[in-house]
Amino acid sequence: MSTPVVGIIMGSDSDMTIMREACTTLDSFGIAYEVIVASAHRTPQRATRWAESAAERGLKAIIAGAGWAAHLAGVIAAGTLLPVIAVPIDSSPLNGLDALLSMVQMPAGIPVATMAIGKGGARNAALFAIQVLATADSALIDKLADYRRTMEQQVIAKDAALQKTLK
Ligand code: RP5
Repeated sequence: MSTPVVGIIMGSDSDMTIMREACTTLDSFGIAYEVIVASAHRTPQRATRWAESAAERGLKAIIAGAGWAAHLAGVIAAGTLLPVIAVPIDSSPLNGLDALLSMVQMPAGIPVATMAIGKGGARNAALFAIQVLATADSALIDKLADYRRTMEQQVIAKDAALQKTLK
């Protein structure tokens, strides 16, 4: 097993249904990562300790997923100089809008890169982390370019299939 370079933290194990998308995306790029459940309000010391030791453990980027009044990403960002990428989870009666605003509206000084709500955001968080890693890894740049080419080909193939149904 290689040393994890991305850390994934989530406020509850119930967030894993969404955060699994970040894990599978990192897997598909061969990126080693660690996963932890720690809450900013239920286990604040555990979350802060994890953030404060992240860089010395070798992590290069952190993905934080949480729902409701989601202060986890901000708390983690306060404890590290690593880039923190936030995923708002739609686990509340407000369908994640509360988490989105909590994450994206960080006051100036402690940035959090906030993705879209839900699975799309979790996948983008992984891709964003990979883009951070790719600044020092040209093989990863090639893999990202391949990933985009594949998406492009899929859209073209879908269009071709759709066009046939219209004739
Ligand atoms: C947040 O509360 C978590 O990130 C989760 O999205 C939400 C609900 O947690 P559980 O009650 O399912 O543990 O802190």
